[in-house]
Amino acid sequence: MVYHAAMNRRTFLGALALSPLARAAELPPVNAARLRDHLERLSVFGRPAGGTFADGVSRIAYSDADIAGRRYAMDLMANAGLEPRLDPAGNISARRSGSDPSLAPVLFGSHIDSVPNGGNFDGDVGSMAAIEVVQTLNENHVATRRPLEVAIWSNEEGVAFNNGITGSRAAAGRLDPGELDAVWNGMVKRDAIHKIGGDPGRIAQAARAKGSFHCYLELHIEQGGTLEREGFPIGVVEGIVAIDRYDAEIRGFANHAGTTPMPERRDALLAASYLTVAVNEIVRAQPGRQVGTVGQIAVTPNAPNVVPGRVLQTIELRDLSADKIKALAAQLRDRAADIARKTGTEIELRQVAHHDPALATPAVQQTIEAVCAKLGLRTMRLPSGAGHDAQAMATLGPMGMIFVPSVGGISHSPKELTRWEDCANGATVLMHTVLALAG
Ligand code: HGY
Ligand code: MN
Ligand code: MN
Repeated sequence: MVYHAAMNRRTFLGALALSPLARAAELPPVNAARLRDHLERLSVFGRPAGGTFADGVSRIAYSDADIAGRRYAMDLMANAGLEPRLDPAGNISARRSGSDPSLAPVLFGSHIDSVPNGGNFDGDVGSMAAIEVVQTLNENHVATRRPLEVAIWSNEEGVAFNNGITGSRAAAGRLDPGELDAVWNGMVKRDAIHKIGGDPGRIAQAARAKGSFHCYLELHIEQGGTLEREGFPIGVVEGIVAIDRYDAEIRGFANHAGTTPMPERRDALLAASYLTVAVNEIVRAQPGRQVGTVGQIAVTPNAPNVVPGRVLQTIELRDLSADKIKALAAQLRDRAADIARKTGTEIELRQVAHHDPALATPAVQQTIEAVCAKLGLRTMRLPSGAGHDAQAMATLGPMGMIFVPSVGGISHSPKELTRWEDCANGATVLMHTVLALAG
């Protein structure tokens, strides 16, 4: 039974009542100790030299650490009786057979690449939990009607090439024109994809058809502080923000820091500083949850006694409304023109990424809530200020996300922490939601 928007909610939910959902209490929870062990072992790949788990991880997509982490994840999949394969975008996926192979699978997973000096839970919890779900179903000899498919998407963070959810966008057929020719850190994107085992020449074949899965589910840490503050163990995601990313290039004139009079300077870093303040002022000037960040900056020649001649910085805007961030960007362009005039520099804003917002599918949200009710776990609905592979998958079919609390709301930091009990709860909710949807 494939969920169609036209299908009324009662039909879709009614079928669930006869499904394994009703047997939720019988199946034991996932093996929490094994899930923790897998997360701890995964954390080694990209850990700072001489560090510990608490020092977080730098497992940037396409790096050697990423390759080693992917290898480990594929070994875990094999231990769970799966046969992992790579698609041309370097996404890892593996299927568990269902009793009716003609049915579209329930697809679930996440990512394991990280930001620099990131945490050991972002993406990792959903990826390791997906494998743990399969292992627990195997150990309890649970068959499903639909096949199950586990996915670990490549380059979700988009630190590499400043454009995220790369693998899942390739699966959604939504790579940007010329994206594979992008250059970052001296690497061309197509070569980076090749390095992790992808086949950029056949990238179009990574695209999946609409309806090629019954539903996509992703367990993820909240990366914000709402669940912890409000005291809920499980979050049911309402929607995922739109994300626009820009490269800002500011061209001034490098000159001697001692002999160049202040009025004659064309100081690229001064202009970049004004632009950074402008991002903050424009985003905060109106009510709402929009956010804007300048997260990366490179100064040339970056010497203490040279007036900076060139700056490259990133600008990122996010909100549930794509129109709102488009309007913010228009204001930013106006401000950039003023700053350029005032500082005698040239400022070029190049949009390098646009990710549409994605709303979760109501029937899937209700399924997650029904599962949590059976398991005695309270839930609350909330938006995601973080981007996720689920927003790419939502362009192909029904989508739902399960959040677990982030301690202190901290993420993208070695201080990122989700309690082991919450990781296990999230994985058990994922398992029963998969069962409820797989029949
Ligand atoms: O940047 C994000 O929102 C996500 O953590 N990749
Ligand atoms: Mn993530
Ligand atoms: Mn992240």
